[in-house]
Amino acid sequence: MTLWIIENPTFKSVERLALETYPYQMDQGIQKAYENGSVAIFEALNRYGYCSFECLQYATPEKALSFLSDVLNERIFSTWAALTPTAKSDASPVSYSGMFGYGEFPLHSDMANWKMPPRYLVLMAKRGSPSVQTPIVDSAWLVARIGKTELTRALVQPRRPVRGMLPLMRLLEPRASGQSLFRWDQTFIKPVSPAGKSAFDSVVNLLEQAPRFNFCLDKAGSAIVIDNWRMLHGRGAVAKDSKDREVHRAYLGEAA
Ligand SMILES: O=C(O)CCC(=O)C(=O)O
Ligand SMILES: [Fe+2]
Repeated sequence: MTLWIIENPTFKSVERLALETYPYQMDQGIQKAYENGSVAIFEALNRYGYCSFECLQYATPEKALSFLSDVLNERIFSTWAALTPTAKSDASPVSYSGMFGYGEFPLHSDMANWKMPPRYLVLMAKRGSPSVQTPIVDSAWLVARIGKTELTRALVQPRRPVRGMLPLMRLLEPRASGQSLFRWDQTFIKPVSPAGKSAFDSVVNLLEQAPRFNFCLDKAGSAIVIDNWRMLHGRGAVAKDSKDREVHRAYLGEAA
């Protein structure tokens, strides 16, 4: 049986999950743990935009992902891919490593240059590092200061074509069921209208002061699910002793 601990620092509660037996052969205790864990993740994501957890046995990441996919009711867009710190010279010039190398990655949403970025991003440490931070910022803080209208009017475009296209997009886009999508990535999107430029600059200026939650994928099994339509994330600088850090990343939800 694979035991998980779902733990949200802001929640102050710890839920134990038994995943291996789901959905079959559940005794009542396991069923309860599963339900509690599902609720904990769902509520934490709704309230805080992220949920950290720990996979005690990093043996079944596939199960972990299909569990999250069930709980969040989103399909797996892409399964685990390994990320390791890479020197600028060894990486594609149009990737974060190519631009920032072992340095800090700026706050961003993943695939902000796509018309529809995936809803959730999951990071799980295979080899953790206590000295590399994963800062997270809630876009609600920015929206409250800059204004919904200004951000919704702000037209942006990918800096380079994505599948041959340079679509016009908005920093804040209303989506079905009252959900909205906030996209941010200074390195992959650019403003294309006066309103776009003004809102873009406001985000750049305010981001410095935005309250951050600093998570740390510090040991094998440390993991976090992030609402990629709401939260921005980054990566702290990687010191010499952390170059063997290995984080796996997966996405949930449609993306296009
Ligand atoms: O290495 C990490 O912790 C995350 C990196 C990241 O955010 C990215 O490559 O988009
Ligand atoms: Fe990212």
